[in-house]
Amino acid sequence: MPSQEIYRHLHRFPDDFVWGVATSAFQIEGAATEDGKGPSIWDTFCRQPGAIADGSNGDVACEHVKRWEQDLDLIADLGVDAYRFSMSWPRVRPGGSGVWNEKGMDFYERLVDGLLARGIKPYLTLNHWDLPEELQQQGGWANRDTTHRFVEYAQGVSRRLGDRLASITTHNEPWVIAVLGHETGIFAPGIKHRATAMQATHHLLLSHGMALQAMRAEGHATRLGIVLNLSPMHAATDTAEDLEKTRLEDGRLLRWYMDPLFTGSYPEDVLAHLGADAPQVSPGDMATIATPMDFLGVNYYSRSVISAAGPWDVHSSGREITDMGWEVYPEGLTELLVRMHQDYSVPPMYVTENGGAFKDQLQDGRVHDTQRRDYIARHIAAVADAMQQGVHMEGYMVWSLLDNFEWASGYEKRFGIVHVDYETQARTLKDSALWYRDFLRHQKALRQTPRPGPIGKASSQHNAVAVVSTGA
Ligand code: IFM
Repeated sequence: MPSQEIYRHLHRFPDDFVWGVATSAFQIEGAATEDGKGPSIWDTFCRQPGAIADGSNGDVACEHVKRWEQDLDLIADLGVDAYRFSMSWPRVRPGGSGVWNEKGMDFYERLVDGLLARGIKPYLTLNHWDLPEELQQQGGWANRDTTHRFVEYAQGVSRRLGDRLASITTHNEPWVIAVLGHETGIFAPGIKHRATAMQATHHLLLSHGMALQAMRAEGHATRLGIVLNLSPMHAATDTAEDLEKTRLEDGRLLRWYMDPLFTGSYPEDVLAHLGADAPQVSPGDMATIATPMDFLGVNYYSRSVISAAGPWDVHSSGREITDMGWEVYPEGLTELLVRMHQDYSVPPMYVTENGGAFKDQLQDGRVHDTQRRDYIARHIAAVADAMQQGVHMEGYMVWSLLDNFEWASGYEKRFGIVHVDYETQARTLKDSALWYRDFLRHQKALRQTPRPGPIGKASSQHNAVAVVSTGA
């Protein structure tokens, strides 16, 4: 099937389904020390020898602070409904407490107004990992006081921008902050101590609930939620050992977050496994964590296959593998969303991140990133499959708008649908971006036609929905 035809075989989504692209502050902004910005734990971590694969840092990144208008024009040109971005806490409050930095806040004010002027809904994340370094010096997320600093931050942002934001996410991927940042130590702040990680995770969840309550009290219509990185866990074999390890890993990645957020308790089996490393929980904490939210964001990249014998060989399934070494497994997204819908009383969900790193070649002004284009198309189809099974989905966002700083991998891995030349900062739409733009145009054209009705709505029974095929 010719590549440009792929989108025609995807379903008609509801008219109010939100299509977007996503980024985060540290990964694109640069301007690390400009206009009063304070250091974040990632600024510090990048300076540790060997911490980042290519020895790079976020000092310049995609120069988004300088080029934000051009980037907003790019976003508008794609025809998306929403832009998911994060605010750098140390840019707006350099030490994490004390004085606010007006120049930093002004930047986000201009960004939000610029989005609105272009008809794009701003989806803001408060914490996409770049905690102010000064708070880390006081214990960071392992220190309960940080929850109060986070509430002050959330409240300040909500007061200033809440009237214009479509949505505020408290934390992006608390599992990554806790486990990769505090247990394996491969991410900032680089701590390797499981009990500290589990205390950090509790404080992240607690601060989420506290911030929701504080922001709700501000009275804006902004929709509030959290974003989790989730994967279905599959046992490599059906031996008792593999099945048991799979249950535990599922407990640590998914149930450790979903249970407290939606049932108000940590999973018993994981608590028993953690023993003395389980977090200190004060009376009332669990009820606070379970504060109802308006949406849940799910970041999905791949499934996990668990083997008690050690790391599973990702090549053994024979499937395509991305440049991150992650298996391409779109049906895992359907499986995950259906499970969330069946096991928990979830609010409407978004796929807040989905995309792939592939080795791109910029040639004659084009990047023929067929693999990324197919990856995105197949995952959009997987979302449609979940919706057809009754899951309430409100949106889908591609990770990422731009090639950017991929944390411990530095700039070696490219996730963007827009290529960034880091020498010149030139932006070039890759074929995946051109495809996404076409796909969105096609979806919008379908809105003008009465039939077939969209999936996931009552009218879907009248649908003559095409079998999903990506031509991959
Ligand atoms: O780049 C990250 C993003 O910051 C958080 N979710 C996963 C992405 C790809 O690794």
